Amino acid sequence: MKYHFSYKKVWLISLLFYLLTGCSVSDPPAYGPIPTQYQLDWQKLEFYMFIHFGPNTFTNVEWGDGSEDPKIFNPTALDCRQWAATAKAAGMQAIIITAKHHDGFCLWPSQFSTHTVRESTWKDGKGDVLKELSEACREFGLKFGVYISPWDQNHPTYGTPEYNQVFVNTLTEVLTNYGQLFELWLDGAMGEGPNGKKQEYDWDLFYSTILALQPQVVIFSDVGPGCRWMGNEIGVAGETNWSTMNVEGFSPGIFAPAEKILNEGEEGGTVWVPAETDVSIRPGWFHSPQTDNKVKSLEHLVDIFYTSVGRNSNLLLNVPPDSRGLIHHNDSVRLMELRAVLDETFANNLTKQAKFTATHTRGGKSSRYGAENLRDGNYNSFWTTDDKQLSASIEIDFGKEETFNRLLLQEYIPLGQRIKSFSVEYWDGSDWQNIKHQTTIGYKRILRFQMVTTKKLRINIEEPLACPILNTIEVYKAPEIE
Ligand code: FUL
Repeated sequence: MKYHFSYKKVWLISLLFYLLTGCSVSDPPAYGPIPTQYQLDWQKLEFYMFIHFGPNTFTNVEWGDGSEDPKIFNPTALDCRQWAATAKAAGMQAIIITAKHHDGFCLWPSQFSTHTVRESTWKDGKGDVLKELSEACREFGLKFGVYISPWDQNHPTYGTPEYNQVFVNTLTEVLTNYGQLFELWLDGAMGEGPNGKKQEYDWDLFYSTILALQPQVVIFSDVGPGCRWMGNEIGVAGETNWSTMNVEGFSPGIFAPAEKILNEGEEGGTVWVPAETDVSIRPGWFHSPQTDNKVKSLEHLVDIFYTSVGRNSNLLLNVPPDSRGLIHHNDSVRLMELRAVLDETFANNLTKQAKFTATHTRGGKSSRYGAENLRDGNYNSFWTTDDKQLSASIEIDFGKEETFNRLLLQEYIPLGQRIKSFSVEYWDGSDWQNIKHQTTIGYKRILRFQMVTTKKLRINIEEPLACPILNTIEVYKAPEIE
């Protein structure tokens, strides 16, 4: 038999192919505020180390008042490579250090202060902690960030308009001499200065100075603009956690939004300011010999991981070096235990070989937005529905019985955060049984539940703000450590 390819036939075949493959369909439009590329890169860091170090390490207090003799700063064995090696081995991706805490002491020889490492005993005043730590971070492939307290109890200009310029100069030094920073932490705690006066901060000037020097820096404060304080220091982000919030009329410190809002973000908020959870591995932020035996338990740290990274927040875990300038072995051992549990938990994703189907798929089942994208490990391939199709379910068929107690979901946030509630069910052989009903997902959501043995799992997304877009669904069996 002979085939005759007329123009008409070719045209029909092309049309059919076009409709079947869904080539005509494009990505959904972004919904609401979306992250910048820098915020997205920042979010993917997930877990990093906070270092509180300075005169308080030597005076055994949490808040020095700036009158400390700088000579007391004298670590006997300071080794920033040990800090970086510890962070790396713990699976952290960055380190943020208190370059200047509320006492005003600068861990680098600032030209704009007389209360610095230069005036200390350490290395005869020739040392520079920021230089040593930034180099160690580079060596170990970690990002480097800096905490700077605007509140300064030592500087003589504090409480006058002149201080704003001093602070800008201080920021400029830090942002020009130590390579690229990934985050700059502006602490919201504020009190009175040495002259009893309160400072009127020029936040806009601070932000514009920082971003003009290093546009990629994610600025942390109570209200961003890069990321926001999560509202408490115990490591518990909101079960509902939007990366969006309204910041109009607010500023860091006493004019910040209510802690509940910081904790949960705001549905429909006008800016993208994702949450960061800062919490200490010990009772205090600075090292104290009295807390050497009070390092948080493994169970507590694992819990914090789930209530931060597992709830759409990055985790900034404080591990304060002691007066030798070293991370104490009690903290290191605990960090390695934590790493071991996380590695064991997330080693074997049970959805890798599973079959994914969805009740709705943008452009039809065989389009490039199919549910199989949820297990391909590619951040930029996702499942989504047609613009008008809001609710939808995804079924995961393992093909055989699997036992698990963790579910990890990721929304494709480059197109906005959309999901406000969802439920998870398993198939008991004759019916669907409820596992969890939850609210937001965001960049990453990890649910913990009682061990379930089943062949099938179903996720129902209920009335999102716009068509749902998910890029990852993973299932794990975590070791029981409690
Ligand atoms: C707070 C500070 O007052 C604490 O000392 C600590 O630095 C914590 C991370 O932020 O606002």
